[in-house]
Amino acid sequence: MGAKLTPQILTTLERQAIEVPSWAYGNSGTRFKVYGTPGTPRDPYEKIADAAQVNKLTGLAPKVALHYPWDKVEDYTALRRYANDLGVELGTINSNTFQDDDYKFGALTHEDPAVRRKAVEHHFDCIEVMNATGSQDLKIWLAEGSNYPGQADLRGRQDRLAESLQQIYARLSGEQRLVLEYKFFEPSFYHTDVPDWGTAYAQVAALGERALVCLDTGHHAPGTNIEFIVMQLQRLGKLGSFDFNSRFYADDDLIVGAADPFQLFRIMFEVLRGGGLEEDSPIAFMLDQCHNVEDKVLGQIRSVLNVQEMTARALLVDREALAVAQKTGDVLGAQEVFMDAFYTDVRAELAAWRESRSLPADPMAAYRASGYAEQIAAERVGGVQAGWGA
Ligand code: PSV
Ligand code: MN
Repeated sequence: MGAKLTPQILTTLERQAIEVPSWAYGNSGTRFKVYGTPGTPRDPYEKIADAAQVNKLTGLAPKVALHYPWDKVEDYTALRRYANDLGVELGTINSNTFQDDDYKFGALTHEDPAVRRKAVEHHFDCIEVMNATGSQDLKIWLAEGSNYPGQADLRGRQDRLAESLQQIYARLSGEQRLVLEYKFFEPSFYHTDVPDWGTAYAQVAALGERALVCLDTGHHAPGTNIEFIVMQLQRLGKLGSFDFNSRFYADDDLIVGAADPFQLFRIMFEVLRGGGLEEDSPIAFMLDQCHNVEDKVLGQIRSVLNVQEMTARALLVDREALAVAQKTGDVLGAQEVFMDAFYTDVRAELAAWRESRSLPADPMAAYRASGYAEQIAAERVGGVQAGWGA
């Protein structure tokens, strides 16, 4: 068998860039326990240093997303310079209106205009940070909703959300974008103010061109056909970004492609078909994960490699043969074309390709052999380890 990854496929793969989240490097856990780990970063600088390892060994992760105010520093220009010196850029700024007592009954949707104002101003602060970091995207995920039927005025909250988002959107510069992330439940259990892609779409469509939807793969009910949503948002020109992760039960934030590699393949196939990896594509790819029990840097390396592997397989789908089968009603023929690509193991070819680009053939092994984990465990003693929420 000859090479499966044609030069054309490799050109597309070369463009692939997956932003990593700063919070993946901090400690995390469940509501039962957060485990400390030797070497865990104690500040945003150390998180960026770890993220830079992922890019150095894979060539796939040139940006680091920040969470504000978890990643608050005195001088964002200095943080940006530090990141650049390590070969990465600062990416999406994630706002946070879910950790303040004032927000118990909502932030951008709150009944009280003073609370809404505070939440809007928090986003203005995020935009200031973006101006210093050079970030393109302001990502808004809202923990807003209610727990009991009758508790909240559903329509009123939707109207107030629209008004708050309008104020935030108006503050963005011409290059900056607002991406609104939906999630079907949690922390609220009865209703969530932005529960689905349709609501996110309706809200961003009312704002303007630079307002788009963020699709977090973990934020859907079990069995949801996510690739259909990918197709629809791309078709509408409103798919702004992905938060990749995988789930078994809820918003598990596990390693992307770990729970269901076939789902990741199907998603990447739709992304490609919609032009999502072409040069002018507006779609930003990000991980949104936590590594509660596994090594964090290795967890991130595994994640970006999983995305690359499933993208390579999706690129192998014989689109012409698929189109013929679809047009002629050849159900099983179409399925064969699709599954042939999914079942093709591309790992050896990707390893050889990496080597040809002066990257390690096996980034996981290279990280284990590098001594970096031992070095940070020895150096980062004392201080407070960063974690989800810090
Ligand atoms: C909470 O569900 C969440 O995981 C959202 O997906 C956000 O993207 C992330 O936190 C960071 O705020
Ligand atoms: Mn997310």
